[in-house]
Amino acid sequence: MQSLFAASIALGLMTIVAEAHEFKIGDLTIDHPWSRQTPPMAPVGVAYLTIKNDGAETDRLIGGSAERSEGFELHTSENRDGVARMRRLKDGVAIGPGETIELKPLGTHIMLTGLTAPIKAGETFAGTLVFERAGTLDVEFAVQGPGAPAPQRDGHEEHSR
Ligand SMILES: [Cu+2]
Repeated sequence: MQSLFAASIALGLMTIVAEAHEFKIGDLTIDHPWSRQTPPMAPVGVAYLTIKNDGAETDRLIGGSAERSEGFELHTSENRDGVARMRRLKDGVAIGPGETIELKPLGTHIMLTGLTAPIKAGETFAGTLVFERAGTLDVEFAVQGPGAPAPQRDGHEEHSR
């Protein structure tokens, strides 16, 4: 009985740790960096996260790296005449003082180009995020299943060539 109780506590703690999954550097808090399972042979993957800026100055996510890819690009999705298109953010992603920016499907996202291995649900992979002011931060991306919301397949294929 006691060991069952202990086990349930341990499971509870693990859940909390998984949910927390956050990283801090300077005034920035990065919550839940995640990626999505890719089909075999996919040339690109995507990654998302939330950035909160508790500082008094604007910072910018300007780049990074991932264990699974040669390239790391910041993109935004635009819907023009019902067609989703991707655009590279050359100046990065600004996070103003007190602001929280969410990179998410159908919005601003990280594009992992030149995948060196398929990304599989349930695993994690290491990466870095580079901020203009705060510097370089090591993070772990948690990989989720291939489910909804679906990536903008046409847009990604278009700019992955
Ligand atoms: Cu993209």
